[in-house]
Amino acid sequence: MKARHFLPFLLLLWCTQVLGVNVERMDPPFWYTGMKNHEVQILFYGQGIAKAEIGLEEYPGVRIKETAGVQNPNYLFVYLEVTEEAPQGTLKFTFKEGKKKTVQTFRLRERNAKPGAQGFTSADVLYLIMPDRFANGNPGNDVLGEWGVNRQNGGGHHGGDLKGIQDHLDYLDLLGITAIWLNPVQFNKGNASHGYAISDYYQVDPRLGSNEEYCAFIDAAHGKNLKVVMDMIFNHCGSSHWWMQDIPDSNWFNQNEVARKVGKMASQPRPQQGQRGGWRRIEGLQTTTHYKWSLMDPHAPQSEKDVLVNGWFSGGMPDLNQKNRHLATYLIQNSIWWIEYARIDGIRMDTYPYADYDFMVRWCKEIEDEYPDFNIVGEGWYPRNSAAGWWQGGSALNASDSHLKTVMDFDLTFTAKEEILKESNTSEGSEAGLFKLYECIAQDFLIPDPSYVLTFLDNHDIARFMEPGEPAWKLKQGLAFLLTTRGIPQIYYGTEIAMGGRDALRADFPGGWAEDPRSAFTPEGRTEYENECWDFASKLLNWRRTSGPVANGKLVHYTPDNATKCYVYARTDSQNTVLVILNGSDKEQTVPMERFREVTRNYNIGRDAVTGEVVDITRPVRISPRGVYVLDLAVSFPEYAVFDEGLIDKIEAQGWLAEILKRQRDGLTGHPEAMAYPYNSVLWAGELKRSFPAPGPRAVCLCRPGRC
Ligand SMILES: [Ca+2]
Ligand SMILES: [Ca+2]
Repeated sequence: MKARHFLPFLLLLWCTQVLGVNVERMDPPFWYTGMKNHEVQILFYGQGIAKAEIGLEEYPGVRIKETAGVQNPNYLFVYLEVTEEAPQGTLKFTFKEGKKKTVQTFRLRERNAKPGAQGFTSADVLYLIMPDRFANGNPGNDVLGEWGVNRQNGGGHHGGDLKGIQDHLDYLDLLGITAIWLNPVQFNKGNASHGYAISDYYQVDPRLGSNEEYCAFIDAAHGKNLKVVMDMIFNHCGSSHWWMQDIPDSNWFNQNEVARKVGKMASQPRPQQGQRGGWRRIEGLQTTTHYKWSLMDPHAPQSEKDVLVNGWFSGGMPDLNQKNRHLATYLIQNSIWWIEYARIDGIRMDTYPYADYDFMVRWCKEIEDEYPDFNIVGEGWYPRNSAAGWWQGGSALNASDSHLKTVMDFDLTFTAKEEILKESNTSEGSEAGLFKLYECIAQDFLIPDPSYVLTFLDNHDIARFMEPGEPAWKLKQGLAFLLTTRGIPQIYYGTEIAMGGRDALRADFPGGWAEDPRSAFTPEGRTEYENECWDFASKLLNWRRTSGPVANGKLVHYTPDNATKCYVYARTDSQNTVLVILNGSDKEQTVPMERFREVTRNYNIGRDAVTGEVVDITRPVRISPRGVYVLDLAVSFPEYAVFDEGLIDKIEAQGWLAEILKRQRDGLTGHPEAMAYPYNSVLWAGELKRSFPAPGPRAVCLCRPGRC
């Protein structure tokens, strides 16, 4: 060795001898006591760390179960057992190398007492925001290193952030949504603004805010009864992920050698990497075919199954191999850490079918074990709902239970976008319009629990539901359907003001930036057309918050017929019924109501949720061209109630109703309490509701006191 090479070598040796191990990174940064799962993995990263002898100073309830090195000596995975006895406090790890000893502390915190991990259900409406594109609440965080903002660049950063969203929580509350789903907030080094190229799983992108600001945003949302859903991606990370510069293991990635090349490229100055298509030209890279059907296709060759899961999304998206046990645990813990730390209520998992199936099962189960109310929605982009049925946990179609609670209904999305403008047609071979929506829903026999299906008109990946210049009725029908059919509805930001067309897919929300000429956050800043759409959306959303039948009720829908071109369905719970009528034609229609008696029962009026109009449903209902009715059904008895004699006998046979009935009857003779009972509580209480006939000719009159 020549002297000029020998000197630095000696220096390095000296440093190592004197300073010992330098822990450059520790994931997770801290953990919690009192978790159901007692095992905790800690990734320690530092030069040559695996060669050090690791110890843990005595700590009650905590011991090292296992230390595991991997191919790369700069990584050490330590598995702890943290039992119920472990108090909050600081663990002290020692790394010994010869005579040198390094101490690394690790905090054990008490469980987070803040509300959270609530899950989301069909009683919720999710509002999806691209955080970079909604509102810029802090121009001070816009620039990151060499990366600035350019609002003309569709792919780059525009400056939107968590503060901007937090500043508009009142707007979201007024609109009437109940949960916010943000595209990934995790750090994406570089200029990609979509969030799906994560460079650090434990850090919020500083352009959106700090980890603390993310927690503050969630606290503020919870303060307004708004839940927060976090977006995650375990199929791939970004090419700028910190571990790309020193890959942990020989099988950390699918196509690990390609990952090494990509890591090298990512460290090059900007012009040499990431140019459009540039990543695809990486030698030896096998990209995924996106043949997602091969997972469940009984006829699929193994080669297609393999390439779907092991192929990369693109050269800029190194494909993680979740079969590596250390990586698998790392990712699962990351989810649990965010739930506990930030108190998120749900997770939306990206590119679900592209990751290792067995790993995703384990991930769902471990989260469910720790947080039973939590909800996860997996993105499975399939144009047919049979796939959603296969993916949902408990499916009879799938030999292996996925444990995935919520699936996405892309079928409905594409159908709504394609069909709502067309005239409804039931004729065989010419089916179109609302009939196609009916057909989607009719196939729910494939889905174990259709109430846990995410429904949406659009999102950040697919075209917006509206196109510029399209009539407001299209949005009204789309939203009315979305918000009243089964499932968990999701609205994409800006759809409430009919943001439409290709340019609007990831456009900035008008008014989110101080320099914007107008603010669509206020009625004054919206056009007449936008206000018409917004008012409709807001009325319906706010009504939905209080509607039991739509939140949790049973759905009964009628095949749209060619006579009326209308799609009619009901949502019913033990108390109430909502009747929806959508006119799928450009003509006014008169809809005979006898056909719907099974759901309208003894109700005689419906009050429209948006306009308040009262509709007499004992007669054929007239509905305007492309009109919508969302009717809260009620019984209107301004003067008296009429019961069939046989019905009275039936009710009397039920002992639990006898007293109420008696008092109702006493009303005939002026009993003062007789009418204190709401009519519906008698008529629709319990199981009897299904067998009630319509009032017949032989009726008994039960009048309000003094009215008979
Ligand atoms: Ca900003
Ligand atoms: Ca994959």
